[in-house]
Amino acid sequence: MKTKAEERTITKDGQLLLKKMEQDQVETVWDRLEAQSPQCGYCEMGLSCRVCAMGPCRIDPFGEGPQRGVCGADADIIVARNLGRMIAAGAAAHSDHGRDLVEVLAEVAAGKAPEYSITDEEKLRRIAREYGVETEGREVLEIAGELAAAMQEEFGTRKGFLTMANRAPAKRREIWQKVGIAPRGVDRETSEMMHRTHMGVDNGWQSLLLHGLRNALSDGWGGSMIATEVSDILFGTPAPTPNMVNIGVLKEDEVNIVVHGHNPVVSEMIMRACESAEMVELARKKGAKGINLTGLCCTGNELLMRHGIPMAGNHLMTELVIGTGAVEMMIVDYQCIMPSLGALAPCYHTRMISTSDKARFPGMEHREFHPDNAAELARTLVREAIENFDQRGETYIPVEAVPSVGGFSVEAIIGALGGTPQPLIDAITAGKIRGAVGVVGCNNPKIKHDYGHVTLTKRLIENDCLVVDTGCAAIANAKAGFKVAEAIKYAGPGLQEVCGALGIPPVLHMGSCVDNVRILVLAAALANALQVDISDLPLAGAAPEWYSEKAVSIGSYFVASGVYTVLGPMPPITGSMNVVNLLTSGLNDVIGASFAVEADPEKAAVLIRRHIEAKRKALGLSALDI
Ligand code: BF8
Ligand code: SF4
Repeated sequence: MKTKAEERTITKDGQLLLKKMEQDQVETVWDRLEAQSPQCGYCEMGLSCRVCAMGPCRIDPFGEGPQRGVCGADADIIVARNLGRMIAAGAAAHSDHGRDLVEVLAEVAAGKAPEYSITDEEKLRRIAREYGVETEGREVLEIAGELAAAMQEEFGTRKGFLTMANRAPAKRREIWQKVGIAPRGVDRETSEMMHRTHMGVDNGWQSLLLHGLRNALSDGWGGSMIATEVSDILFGTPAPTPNMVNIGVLKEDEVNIVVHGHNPVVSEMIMRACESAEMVELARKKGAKGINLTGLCCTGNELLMRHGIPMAGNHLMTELVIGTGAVEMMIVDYQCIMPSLGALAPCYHTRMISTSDKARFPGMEHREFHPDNAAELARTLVREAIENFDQRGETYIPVEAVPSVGGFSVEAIIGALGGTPQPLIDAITAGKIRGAVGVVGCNNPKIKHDYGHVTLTKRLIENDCLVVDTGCAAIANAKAGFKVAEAIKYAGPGLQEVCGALGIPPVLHMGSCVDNVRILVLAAALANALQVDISDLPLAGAAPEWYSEKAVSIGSYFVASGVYTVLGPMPPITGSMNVVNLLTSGLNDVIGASFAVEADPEKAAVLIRRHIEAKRKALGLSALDI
């Protein structure tokens, strides 16, 4: 028997669309999860291994069957190796995204991507100086070319350590050096993880896990950080901008185009094409009132942060959006795009377009984007979407969109604080704000959609913890109405006073998943201002509904950077109590932070608040007993 829509998601738009799609007899991710249940217990515990052809092997968790794989690997080795490979895949995804942006930067510099340009010249110069590139009296494109080359070098191994890791407080960098996990090349750490986890290489579960942290750091302070900074240079550094969210952003009387994926290199060009007078005129000729561009997932976050483009939904809404029957075209790039979408779209009239040379999907038309053809191809696709408008059947857009504000880059937050982090530090010191928490990550159909994010965030802000969020968590919180100035009514008295005075919401949208690095940069700025380590600060991270390998890498670089991080869904590690214990407590002695796993967001809120108060106490600040 199917679970009810109300048990699958807390969102009104999700529930109504789920019911409609059931009537339409179209399956969704929730149906497929039920069809897959019960899922493999060995895999859930991380106890299966298919690294080599002597296997696949599995370890019997009850101690009755085999305790070693064919090669002799035990549960600890197999669990640690599997987790290591998850981190490597996540770090690779972020870093490859970062590399794509650096390539565009290089092509802009070389004059080969005429439709892209340097939007934030000040940031270009600032980052160039960080990389040791001379900026005085030089042309912008010359600087851009040299910066791109310096960044490209960081993907390999020619430098000692990653440049932007120097943004971390001195104490943190000392810990990394001491433990031997300071990140070297971006690709080097991922490649080394694949090497170590080959049969017969690293069979120390502790050394595997420590390299996992180094691999994650190469993402957080490397690949993802490069992705975010170069995106800002090319497309602008976000500043607070109002926007609308949920499925109600789709319009009955306009051509609806949805962008889904992660890379702004594609979505920015689609946006420009949608805004062109020629296209708007064409849409009118076709009987539409205009062209309505909306986003899904992280490329949606990129557009929302920089331009206030409306957001149709997060990961679990991506199928349901098509079920409205109102989408003329969905254009995807890569990551978190369910391969089900291509088969689903023909049930409606939606045209599905894949754009990346490295991401193909069954049932989608492949129209490949490259920096030199992007603007032209974007116009062609928008034209084709307009032509699809008259193929529309009945539509179902059952809710009104909710207002929200996004665009809180570190620069914008510091700007709102008057140019220095000091007012935030003062508010934390005075106890008006107890601490700050990054609520990040995905949706996962194993957790009621958005329930984890929204419940945790609500509890935190009502207890005077400032929340910053990214990715699908940020979309969940926006839909819940936490991101307008009036949302201070949900906050405790101290947070209400501070946010009220600054005119900001109690939950700050910091961007997409690569933008989790903005949280690292903010944490580092606070720690540096206080001359302490990040692990000394009353901060925490949470991924209440995570599903992806990228989220494993993010959680790991948060922890390795000194941020206590609470995961909702249990990672596949319970087959090894050694691994569980190291990650959830032993790491405290090694790097001053650890993971916790708590599926119930009410309990996760208590864990986080307790941690924040303990950190306050250690800093000599007022502390509550929780
Ligand atoms: O990078 S939060 S479901 S969309 S992985 Fe994916 Fe998770 Fe959403 Fe963005 Ni991030
Ligand atoms: Fe089995 Fe060892 Fe091969 Fe893994 S590496 S599949 S445990 S033989």
